[in-house]
Amino acid sequence: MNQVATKTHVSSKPFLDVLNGRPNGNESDYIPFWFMRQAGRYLPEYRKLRASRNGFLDMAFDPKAASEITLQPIRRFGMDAAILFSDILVIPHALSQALDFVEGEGPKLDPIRDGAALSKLSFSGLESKLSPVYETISNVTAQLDDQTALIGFAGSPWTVATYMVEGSSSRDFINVKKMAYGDPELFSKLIDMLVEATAHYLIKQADSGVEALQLFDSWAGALDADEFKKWVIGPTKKIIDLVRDSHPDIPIIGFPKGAGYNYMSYAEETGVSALGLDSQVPVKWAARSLQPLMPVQGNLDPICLLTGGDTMKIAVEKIMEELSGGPFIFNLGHGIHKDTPLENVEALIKLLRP
Ligand code: 1CP
Repeated sequence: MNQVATKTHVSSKPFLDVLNGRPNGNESDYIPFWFMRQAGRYLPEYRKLRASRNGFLDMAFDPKAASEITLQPIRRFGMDAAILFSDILVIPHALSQALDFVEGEGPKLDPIRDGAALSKLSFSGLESKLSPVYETISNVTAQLDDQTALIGFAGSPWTVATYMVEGSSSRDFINVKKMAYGDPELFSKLIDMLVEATAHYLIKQADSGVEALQLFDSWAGALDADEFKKWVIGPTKKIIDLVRDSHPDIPIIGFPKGAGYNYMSYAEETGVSALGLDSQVPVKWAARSLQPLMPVQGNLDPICLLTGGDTMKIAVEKIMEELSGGPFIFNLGHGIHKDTPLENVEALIKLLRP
């Protein structure tokens, strides 16, 4: 397959250069890009592989399949970074909460609603359940070219806890908020467990060869400012401090989706090295108030990519105009939609690499 984009004019890994505050090689106008959920169902080669397997977890825990899927979008599109193919819910699974991905319905877990259910979680299987992920990282690292970086990731405790308590995706987060507001002591126990498991998992990913980390806090927008401080900023900071104890220089991108004005305190207080912006963040505000603090990444609405044409072109130009003057990585504001036409992805890359 042809690589659409070429990186031959830059000296190292442009994605890491931006995160590390270095100018992008010789060309300050080289904007690195990757797309959240770039490995997945919009790709025919992914759908083909998935059809021959017993579901999502079977692929995610098979180092050969997971490496192949991680590399599929890179071979087709030449992004500046690959992201490990796994999921944020491998942590509850590794803590022995029953997890299933039901086709068309999303994740299903045995919900944790009280102390008795919480006490069944256990660290004893963590290492053996997660070890295939570390093998995937070694495989991918051996196959990537010297200008493409590998990103490891995990979910942030708040977002992972929403799935653990609700038992599935949620719109209103009633059960998890009821626990967080009504029994903060019990909820803290769950969050503390997630902090410990997640920090361990990220450290092992870095030991295995990932060069940057992203923390996905997809449901950070469900909390008001005080609760955001308690359940998003506090636990995120703890994880980052623990990771930095053993990997002081690894860049960590935080993605507190939907955080709105709380992006500011998140940037100032968690210790992240860069911010993933969702599509609702006004780029003018981001350029003025967030980008001076640290590199930013984002934030094309995935539905603009799905729509394509002039809608997409205008949206991309606006983002570039506002953010390309400072440290910037082009991305979407959330994961790529499964019905996105491949031609639109190709057209987007042509806009980024004319
Ligand atoms: O083929 C399939 O049916 C599985 C679909 C799928 C895929 C491709 C799931 C189930 N997870 C993934 C991979 C995945 N998930 C990756 C690696 C691939 C890549 O990015 O290229 C990553 C980083 C994630 C992260 C993830 N999983 C998040 C955070 C980002 C986000 O989208 O907000 C969340 C919330 C999940 C949970 C999850 N996993 C899968 C589903 C269907 C869901 C539920 C999403 C929801 O509640 O809306």
